[in-house]
Amino acid sequence: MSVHTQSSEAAHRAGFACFVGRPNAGKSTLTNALVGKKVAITSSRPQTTRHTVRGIVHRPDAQLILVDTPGLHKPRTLLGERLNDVVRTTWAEVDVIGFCVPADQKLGPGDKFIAKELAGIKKTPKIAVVTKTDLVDSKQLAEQLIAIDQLATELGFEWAEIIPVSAVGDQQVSLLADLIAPLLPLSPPLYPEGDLTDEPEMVMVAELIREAALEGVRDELPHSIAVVVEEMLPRENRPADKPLLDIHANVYIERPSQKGIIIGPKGARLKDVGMKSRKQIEALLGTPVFLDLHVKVAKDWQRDPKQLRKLGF
Ligand SMILES: Nc1nc2c(ncn2[C@@H]2O[C@H](COP(=O)(O)OP(=O)(O)OP(=O)(O)O)[C@@H](O)[C@H]2O)c(=O)[nH]1
Ligand SMILES: [Mg+2]
Repeated sequence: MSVHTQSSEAAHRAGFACFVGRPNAGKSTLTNALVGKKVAITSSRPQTTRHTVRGIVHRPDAQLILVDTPGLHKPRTLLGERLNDVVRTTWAEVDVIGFCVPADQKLGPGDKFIAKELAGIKKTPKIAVVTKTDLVDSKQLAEQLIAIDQLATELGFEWAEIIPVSAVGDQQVSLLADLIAPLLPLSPPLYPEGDLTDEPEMVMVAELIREAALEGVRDELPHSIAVVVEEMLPRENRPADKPLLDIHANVYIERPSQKGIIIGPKGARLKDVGMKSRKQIEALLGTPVFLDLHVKVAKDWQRDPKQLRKLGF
């Protein structure tokens, strides 16, 4: 018995794997599916993720720390440049890189650009992950698998694995974890059992509000939204069995003209955002919440270093 315990401990692996890819490739959805809990917000709008989010997968043989990164893209703002820097720093630090490409879109210049950069990172094993397989038929999927294989060949490297997954359809998600695990270094767990992320609560709360605010807005507006939680305080003088957490948050936009869209007619949209995100926040924190949302203008914050700092970038 003791021998068995020792050998399995000796074989335990732990380390970092990051998901990179174009905006909207499905990185955050995949991270959540692997962790089994929402640690990163997702949306149908590109450039949803704005900082690295760690999701932790605990297995008997390995602990996978997944680092979800912002989608790499051609930057048009200072924020875009910062986000790309974050991605490049991350992939230089991890043990495994998962390059995500959606099955339903032909490989484009954006994918090729990223793959080219990955080719330069010689020592790190790279897995090609073809995401959203539920959206295509088997022929289209086969073509994508071949295209991604050829892309590496053209660039003079080889994928450690090529795997099709569907996070939404729960296809091959656990197989991906099986493939990543042996590529991690031998190590005891790096995070305590039960920890699924190291995101601070205030950041997660702000992200859930932003996720709700992103829903249904279009064009440039999704990029213009930032959320900062100013305060989270238990309401005083509440009976012990009826706690209430007061959360004050600011929703920032870039121009006064955007205010009306976010707030909606008679405040309906903002109210909806508040209601939707409050439910998620209550589920996350396990306590009833009073959510106080304010909309503020931070003029051209995506381009303004001072404003970026204020908003945590
Ligand atoms: N049908 C289908 N849709 C998916 C799947 N995975 C992700 N999506 C959708 O694709 C969109 C983008 O997903 P995200 O996970 O936010 O993509 P991302 O790569 O993290 O995007 P950025 O953070 O902007 O870089 C969302 O609308 C998801 O619901 C999948 O397996 N199947
Ligand atoms: Mg994301």
